[in-house]
Amino acid sequence: MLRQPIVCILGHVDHGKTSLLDSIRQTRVAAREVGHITQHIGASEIPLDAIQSFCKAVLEKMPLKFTIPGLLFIDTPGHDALAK
Ligand SMILES: Nc1nc2c(ncn2[C@@H]2O[C@H](COP(=O)(O)OP(=O)(O)OP(=O)(O)O)[C@@H](O)[C@H]2O)c(=O)[nH]1
Ligand SMILES: [Mg+2]
Repeated sequence: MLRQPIVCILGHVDHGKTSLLDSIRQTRVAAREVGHITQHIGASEIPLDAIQSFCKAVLEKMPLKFTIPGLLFIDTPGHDALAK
């Protein structure tokens, strides 16, 4: 059985990692974070239909057949204070 490929979101502080995931998940996690700073590593399982819906414009031009159940996103903190 195929499992979700894991996508790890890495980047400098305040570069929009959590906002990008909010856009994909249709959530507002970044807005609830103190100072807009992610405090810990988080995981989000996004089902294939949500990915296909988010990527609709691209997939219309490039029809692909998927066999994975979705993607597992790992959000990480970018602040130096959380590096240790
Ligand atoms: N101009 C602009 N601002 C953005 C964009 N994406 C996010 N922001 C803003 O940048 C700030 C930080 O966004 P986050 O998504 O919390 O950034 P982050 O990389 O997750 O930050 P850390 O988790 O603290 O490392 C917020 O005020 C967002 O509104 C973007 O594409 N353009
Ligand atoms: Mg973040």
